[in-house]
Amino acid sequence: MCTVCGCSSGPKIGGKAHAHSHAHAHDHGDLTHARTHEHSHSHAHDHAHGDHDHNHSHGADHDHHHYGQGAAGVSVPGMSQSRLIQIETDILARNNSYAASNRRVLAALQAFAVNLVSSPGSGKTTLLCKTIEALGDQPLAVIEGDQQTSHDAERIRATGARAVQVNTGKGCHLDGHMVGHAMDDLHLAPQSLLFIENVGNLVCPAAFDLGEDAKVAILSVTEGEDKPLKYPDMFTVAKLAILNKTDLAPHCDADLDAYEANLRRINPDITVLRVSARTGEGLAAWLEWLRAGLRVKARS
Ligand SMILES: Nc1nc2c(ncn2[C@@H]2O[C@H](COP(=O)(O)OP(=O)(O)OP(=O)(O)O)[C@@H](O)[C@H]2O)c(=O)[nH]1
Ligand SMILES: [Mg+2]
Repeated sequence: MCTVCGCSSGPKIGGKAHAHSHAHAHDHGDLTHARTHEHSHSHAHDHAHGDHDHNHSHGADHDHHHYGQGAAGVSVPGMSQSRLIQIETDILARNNSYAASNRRVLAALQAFAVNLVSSPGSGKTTLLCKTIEALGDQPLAVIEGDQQTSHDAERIRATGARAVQVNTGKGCHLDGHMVGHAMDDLHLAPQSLLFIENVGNLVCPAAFDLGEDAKVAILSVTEGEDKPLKYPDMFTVAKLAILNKTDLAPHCDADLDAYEANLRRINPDITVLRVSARTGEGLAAWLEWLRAGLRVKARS
């Protein structure tokens, strides 16, 4: 479950214990086997109906315009705000311990890991393929997160790079545990770049630390200048925003300065790079940003 949005295999209402389980298949590419890791977390649910925030009736005496405005920042029918906070705290605490362990592994290797987050189709995989080609013999590997298919891992492998596909099924984000398993499979070389392409989703991946050094938000110029304002969490946690598909800007009246201004309203410290993964415009600055990250890890 993702309590950030209450989506996926959300909590069962009505006093039953619920099991949270996610299965993720790792596609090992040229290895001949595929393995499935399955684990389940159980959270006891002593859910009393008196625990509800309000007696629910669809009469005109209450309004629903304040979903997500409570202390938990999310509304799930039948669950109190305090219960939601407790569940989310448990999930994130568990995630954070996996993320911390990933971070220790990356630090020991002096590897620099970026978590690419965006809405579907902003150009993450296209940018990665171009980046890998441009980086030449730099040691690197890729973890690809998608609900289904191994299309993106296959696109990455076509460049010659190593990639592990993680399918999240109904899950809407990668978590620290999934990434830890994928890192085990990848056997990263020292001073590698690790690219983690998250599930295309501008909301939930913001909440999950994977142990990465930086979240990089990709925003394509066709998505609308207001997106940083409408989906602020992602742009708040990102260190870098890539404004991609600049080649399309003249065709869709995109105002690149307005995109940047809105990004900075949400996150004054964010670095913004204008890039076209299609034409290669702006790619050099992105490559330099990655190399600078590697240099910092090598010194630490
Ligand atoms: N014109 C233009 N098209 C681009 C650019 N970058 C990506 N695309 C196109 O955008 C579409 C989506 O690109 P992907 O790289 O698959 O996007 P993604 O973010 O990896 O998508 P998901 O993994 O499904 O979330 C493809 O048709 C790409 O060719 C760009 O800079 N300019
Ligand atoms: Mg992709």
